[in-house]
Amino acid sequence: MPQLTKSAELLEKAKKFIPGGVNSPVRAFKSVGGTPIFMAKGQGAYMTDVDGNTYLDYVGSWGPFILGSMHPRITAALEHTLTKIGTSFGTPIEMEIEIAELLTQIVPSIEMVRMVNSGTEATMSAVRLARGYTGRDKIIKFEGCYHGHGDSFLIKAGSGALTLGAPDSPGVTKGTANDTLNAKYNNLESVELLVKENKGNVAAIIIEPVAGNTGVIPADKAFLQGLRDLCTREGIILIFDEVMCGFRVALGGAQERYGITPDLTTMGKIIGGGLPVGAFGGKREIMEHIAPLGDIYQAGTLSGNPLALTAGLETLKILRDENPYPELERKAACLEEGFRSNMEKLGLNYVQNRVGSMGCLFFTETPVTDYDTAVTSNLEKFGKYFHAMLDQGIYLAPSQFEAMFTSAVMTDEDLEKTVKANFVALQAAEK
Ligand code: KE4
Repeated sequence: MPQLTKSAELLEKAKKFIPGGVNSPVRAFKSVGGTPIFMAKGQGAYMTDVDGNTYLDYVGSWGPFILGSMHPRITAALEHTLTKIGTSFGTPIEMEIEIAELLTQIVPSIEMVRMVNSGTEATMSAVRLARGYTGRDKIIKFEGCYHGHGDSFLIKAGSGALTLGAPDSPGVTKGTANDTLNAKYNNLESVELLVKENKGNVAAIIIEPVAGNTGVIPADKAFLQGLRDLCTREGIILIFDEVMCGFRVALGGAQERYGITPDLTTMGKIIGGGLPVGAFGGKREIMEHIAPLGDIYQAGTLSGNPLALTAGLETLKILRDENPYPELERKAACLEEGFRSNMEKLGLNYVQNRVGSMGCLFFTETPVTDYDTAVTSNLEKFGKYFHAMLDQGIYLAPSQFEAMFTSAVMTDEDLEKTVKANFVALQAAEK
């Protein structure tokens, strides 16, 4: 059990000035209990907390750290920008062209792109663009998927909203909620029915092509192809929200892995390499409607910020040039096999879902293919498992409805340590 004296003290002080003592709800340990841990340093695959405890990090800043934290090339690039270029201008800079061009080369569907500062900004902007372009009001999302905290998305949302039991947030107006329709993941009929009931009034279907906010749920390829065909037939904009799975499950994201082309893609996390960056992009004929070229407004004081773009650019170049994906696949598969073997020894049969280096161990024996099956997980068991892993120096997301991210800097020794800890933690979860 890590000694958490300083974290506990800091939490009490933080609660005086910050709601719940955290700047994002999922960090609060609310669904697993215990004290959120204040970290003091990150290095590679590890984090050290304010009490000096060190953890192998499977959260990776909630996805960005596919290359681990403080990667030497990224740190050096940031130092150069910080000392030789500047931190912000509020003017165009050449780096913006570089990352935009790189994204059109990496992500199959992107012809034009706008940089923003978070995944939420990206998804909010993409939905506004789809509504403005089509002149339609409704959007279809999927139960359990999370697209940031924009009003239109906080209806049966995943991630922190689901974790805290507030999938429909107060403060979202009835008018807004009425324009958001929820379908069932991996269930094309549920989408077709909504489209039929709202004929000619659905602007967009937005989906996580690999769901990572209900735990990890892969979409069936046929389901995604069905969405693509339906959107083409009905003139609906298909938005792939690749904020989490983008650059994670393949360099070109889920759309490369599955070979399905969306009309718009939203991005975040890895694209900022740990600094605040988001982006949305897609077909030129759609993107050209964004101000100042078009009349659909979207803006941001720090969009295209040199520091943030430096980290994102360096990250994307390393991913493109070093191709860590085969090794990431091997490492994540090694964990999955180790966990499976442990469960066999213990007579357990819990479900594991994984796509590339994002995976999830669900405390249910029901195959998890959508929200309804994800919520059959035993949250009490997950909480015990989470803390037993933490006690052994393995830092997982403090929620059953999040992803476990394997990073390229994890060694085979790290993986062996994790599999050993999993065996102990599975036993603890059953007590
Ligand atoms: P941000 O606004 O948090 O940068 O991105 C929102 C977002 C959009 N789309 C997807 C698919 C996402 O996963 C996210 C954010 N993911 C959560 C983790 N599940 C962020 C963690 C948090 O809320 O602190």
